[in-house]
Amino acid sequence: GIDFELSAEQQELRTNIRKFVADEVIPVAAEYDRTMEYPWPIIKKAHELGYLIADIPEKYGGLELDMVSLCLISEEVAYGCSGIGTAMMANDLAQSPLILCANDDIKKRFLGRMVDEPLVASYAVTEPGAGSDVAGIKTKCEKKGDEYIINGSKMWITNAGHANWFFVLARSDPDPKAPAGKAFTAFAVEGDSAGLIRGRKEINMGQRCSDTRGITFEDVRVPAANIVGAPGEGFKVAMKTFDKTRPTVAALATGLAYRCLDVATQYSTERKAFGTEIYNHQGVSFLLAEMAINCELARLMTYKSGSEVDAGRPGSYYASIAKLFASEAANQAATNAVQVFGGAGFNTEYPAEKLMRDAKIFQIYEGTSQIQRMVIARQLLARVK
Ligand code: CO8
Ligand code: FAD
Repeated sequence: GIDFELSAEQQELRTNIRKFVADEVIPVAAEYDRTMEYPWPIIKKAHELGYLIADIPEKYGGLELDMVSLCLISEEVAYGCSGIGTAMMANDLAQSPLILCANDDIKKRFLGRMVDEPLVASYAVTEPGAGSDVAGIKTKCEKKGDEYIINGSKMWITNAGHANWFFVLARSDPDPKAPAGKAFTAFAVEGDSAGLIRGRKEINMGQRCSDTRGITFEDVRVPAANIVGAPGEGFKVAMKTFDKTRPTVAALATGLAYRCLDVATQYSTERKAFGTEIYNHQGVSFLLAEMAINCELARLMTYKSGSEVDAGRPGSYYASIAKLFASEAANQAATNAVQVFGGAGFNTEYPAEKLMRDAKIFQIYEGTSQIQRMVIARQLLARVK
């Protein structure tokens, strides 16, 4: 049969992280949103408690937790603040291509330090001219002796202002006809490399304490020993990564959706209109019921997509379904939460407007909702071919 129960270890993890979120994240979330400061104190505490190294293999000092556990961490932190959740989980995104595809030497050098110190890293693929179309990126690398010289620019890179190192995708074959699967090379690049210039912090609609920036590479020299995977295979490294990280992004969206449901349900039992709590008006309680349905389904699909990765099966199909559904659920839940709060929903003194601003990005980053549909549709086609 199917077991829908979390293991004893997963339940304990969830209990602990819920306490961390209640004590450390929820009380400060609104203030971080207002100041847009990077949440270093929380990052440090999360590192101390092991949440930032949960994905790193034990061999390199991490906890090597299963994917459902990573989703639990992601979901619970986003319940408290998805901006802080994004800052934290961007580490998993940067580390994942190394965990999946790098050699032992790179893993020791780049993952080992993440265990030793509370550092953050970035995954730098998107560019000013290409986001959805990864094969359209223009940053290039040229081999010179036992080094590569990287030139170009990246855009919208999470954690870029603070990253100790970057996962970087660059074009290694200048022939525009070269197939994507052979034309790109991926690197782990030191943050203090000469010629790596970090842009200003972008002011975004939501998740405002998360750090998003452009980066420029001007003749940045990277040792060939820092290639992640094989030369020429960087595109596939970048894609395999999404199969593992989209479930955790779905989990962030699920956490936000549940927060919307909880704050809206609570408010609806307190606010009165026409002589009764608004919950007693079916027009309100049905909104909440719709939110609950989507929250439950988003969570189920998220854990399923994580379990598929743990089972070692090709993950794109379920990862995209989970990422798409949870993102839509988060946006529906946030819009409904604002509606249930009425005028207070539109006001910064109440939680709903932040949730709505924070929710939108889930339909955009780690592949837009259109791109998830493309991935799902291509998998369907592959089955009948
Ligand atoms: N695994 C392995 N190989 C793959 C995969 C995969 N999942 N997908 C494709 N490939 C291979 C193909 O098999 C093919 O290889 P071959 O030629 O040998 O058959 C090769 O790669 C090329 O594949 P495609 O022809 O499918 O490539 P396309 O150019 O058509 O592009 C996509 C495919 C799916 C549209 C791709 O461009 C894509 O995923 N786009 C979306 C980009 C995206 O998601 N960007 C996100 C950036 S990161 C981010 O936003 C982080 C946000 C912060 C989050 C922080 C919290 C975690
Ligand atoms: P475009 O690709 O230009 O798309 C514009 C619109 O066209 C979208 O609606 C898209 O869905 C649609 N579209 C494009 N192609 C198609 C198609 N074939 N069919 C149908 N519709 C299509 N990137 C990183 O590499 N690392 C990060 O850490 C990172 N963090 C981010 C954080 C934030 C806050 C933001 C805003 C972005 C971040 N990104 C990051 C970039 C993000 O992944 C891209 O913005 C996203 O993939 C979309 O790319 P784009 O912005 O270039 O939009």
